[in-house]
Amino acid sequence: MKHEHMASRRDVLQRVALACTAMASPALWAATAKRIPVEVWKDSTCGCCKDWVTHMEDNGFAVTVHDTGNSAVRARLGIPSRLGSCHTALVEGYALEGHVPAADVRRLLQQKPQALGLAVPGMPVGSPGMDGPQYGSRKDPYEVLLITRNLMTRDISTQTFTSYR
Ligand SMILES: [Cu+2]
Repeated sequence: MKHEHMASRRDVLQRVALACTAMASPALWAATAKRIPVEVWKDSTCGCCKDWVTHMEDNGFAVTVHDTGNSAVRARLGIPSRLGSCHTALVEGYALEGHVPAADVRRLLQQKPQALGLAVPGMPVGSPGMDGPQYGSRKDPYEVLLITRNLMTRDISTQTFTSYR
């Protein structure tokens, strides 16, 4: 019994040490931490979608890609097309529309608000995946929106989750 207790304590210490090492380097962090699965629906020809997938993978998400386009999935998830972008994703029951930064996805998963998910409508230059060399260092202001649905009326509303400017 006592021995078991010591072993589990050592496990905990090892895990803490691992977490500390991981925090020092994003790449190491991604390799050691448990990857959060994300499913993405996009067009096979969408380059900026691919770049967003890479951004998510670089930040510790395990991405499964479906090259089926995203309009049907977006509609099924209840996201209005006025909030639409080039790809739609699903993570732990939340919808992600467009070029949502990984940091916002992490905050969403930590805070777990009662919401449909997050959206970055359109394709703002400077957002993750829209920040390649072809855009130079251009960064347009944009907002990450939290999408909520009224349970009674089913009406969709949005509020600013993060403002990038
Ligand atoms: Cu895009």
